[in-house]
Amino acid sequence: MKDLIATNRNTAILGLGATGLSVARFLSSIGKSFVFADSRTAPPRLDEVRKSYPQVPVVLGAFEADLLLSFDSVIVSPGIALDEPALVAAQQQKVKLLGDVELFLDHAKAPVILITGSNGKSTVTKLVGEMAQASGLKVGVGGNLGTPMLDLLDDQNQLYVIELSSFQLELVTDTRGAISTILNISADHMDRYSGLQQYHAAKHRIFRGASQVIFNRQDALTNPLLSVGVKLCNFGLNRPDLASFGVLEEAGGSWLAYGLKPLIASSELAIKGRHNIANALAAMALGQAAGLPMDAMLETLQAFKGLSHRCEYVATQHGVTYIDDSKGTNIGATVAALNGFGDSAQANLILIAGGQGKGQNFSELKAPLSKFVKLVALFGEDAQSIAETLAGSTQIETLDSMEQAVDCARAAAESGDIVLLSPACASFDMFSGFEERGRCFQQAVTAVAA
Ligand code: UMA
Ligand code: ADP
Repeated sequence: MKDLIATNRNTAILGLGATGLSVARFLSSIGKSFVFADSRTAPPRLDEVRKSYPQVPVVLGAFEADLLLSFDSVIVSPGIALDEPALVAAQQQKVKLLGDVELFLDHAKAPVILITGSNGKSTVTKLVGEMAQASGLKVGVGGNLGTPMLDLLDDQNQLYVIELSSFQLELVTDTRGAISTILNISADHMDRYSGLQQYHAAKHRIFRGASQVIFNRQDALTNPLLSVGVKLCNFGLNRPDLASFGVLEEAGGSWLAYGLKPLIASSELAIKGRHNIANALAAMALGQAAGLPMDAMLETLQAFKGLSHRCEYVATQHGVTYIDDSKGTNIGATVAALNGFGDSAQANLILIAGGQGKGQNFSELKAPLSKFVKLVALFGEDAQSIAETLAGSTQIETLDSMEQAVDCARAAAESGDIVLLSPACASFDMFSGFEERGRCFQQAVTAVAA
């Protein structure tokens, strides 16, 4: 470590993942030197890093305060918790801790839309991106969604649409005039935060220095705490006020509307479910704030079919429909899916769930399970403890694998039922991520001939 300090480099990049590598590319492009550090001894992308940056020192193993104190600034990947003792010590000694968001906002030359929330971020980000494209704009779309935001920087871009997680927001101090929204807040990542209040505080950083704020009027936790001098707009699934987005129930059905003006019938949206109506309204509010023409936004809503693994239709076999909601990684998302597909008259759902519970309170699932679900097939790291919490709500089976869970669901399903994978849990105990888990479900379903 002494050698490293002697090199006198003044920026450290913590984390050799997607974010860390995008920061490295960015710093290289502006001619700034840096070193890498990762608290794992063998991070998965180490070879790639050594090959791309043969001259750059890489420090592996637990972060040490001594090391961090030798830098002017430390750029922290979102997966690294800021309460790591070495990071706390660095911050106390006035070492500047930054995330990729601050670097991005400093260098983005076009208007920026920032989107957070517990659920619906990726759907709304992609939707607004497509609306901007349909409006003829050159737009950069990414962030937590996948492409790190620094990789999107391009002086030709006319707009950026960025999804932000609570992790990415923890170090944000000023969004420099962004158009910002929180879509909804329900407990998530409770293994990282001391409680909902700390998670809420991280999310609300998205409103710092925003020029326009869009919030969900049916979710008080999304309301900005300070809104002096900021243009506000809101959305909700109820009747809108004059200058807000909502739903009008009229003789001809239900309409997404701005004030008194119906804009598009709910039935015309290509994405389905009540939660997706909320997402569509939020996207329109964001698009309007960025000056996108309404025609282009409405055309996009008719065409946009949604992202994979979010309430995605897989197959119908013997009258049973299979739905892949593998991205349902918290209770809020799973409740939205149960409400969207459930029929309380028949308890028509079979739910496949489980994985890493992230410290959530699973008793919140009991009421929708009793109402809509005839069987829950649980598997994964926390299956047993979730089963104990849910006992008494409906029939529960614990199993060892996705294949077993699908077999169990298939055996219990009758024509007209829906088998829904919506785990309410993270997937990393058994899969590389929600995509692999969703693919595994789809394979197990389609392996059996319809
Ligand atoms: N690492 C450490 N110490 C730690 C934790 C991680 O050294 O305590 C190292 C790992 O060894 C690894 C690197 O950091 O080498 C990984 O960094 P990271 O965990 O910050 O992940 P990235 O690859 O940089 O990806 C991140 C987001 N991941 C997380 O926030 C955990 C990605 O979101 C995002 O797409 C990407 O940046 C680009 O912006 C993923 C995610 O799961 C999809 N997000 C969570 C969510 O959506 O719920 C927040
Ligand atoms: P995020 O990026 O916030 O995880 P996604 O758009 O990827 O959001 O959707 C994640 C999960 O949340 C999916 O299971 C999806 O069906 C569900 N979901 C999407 N929008 C909402 C919403 N507005 N409210 C509740 N759940 C939602």
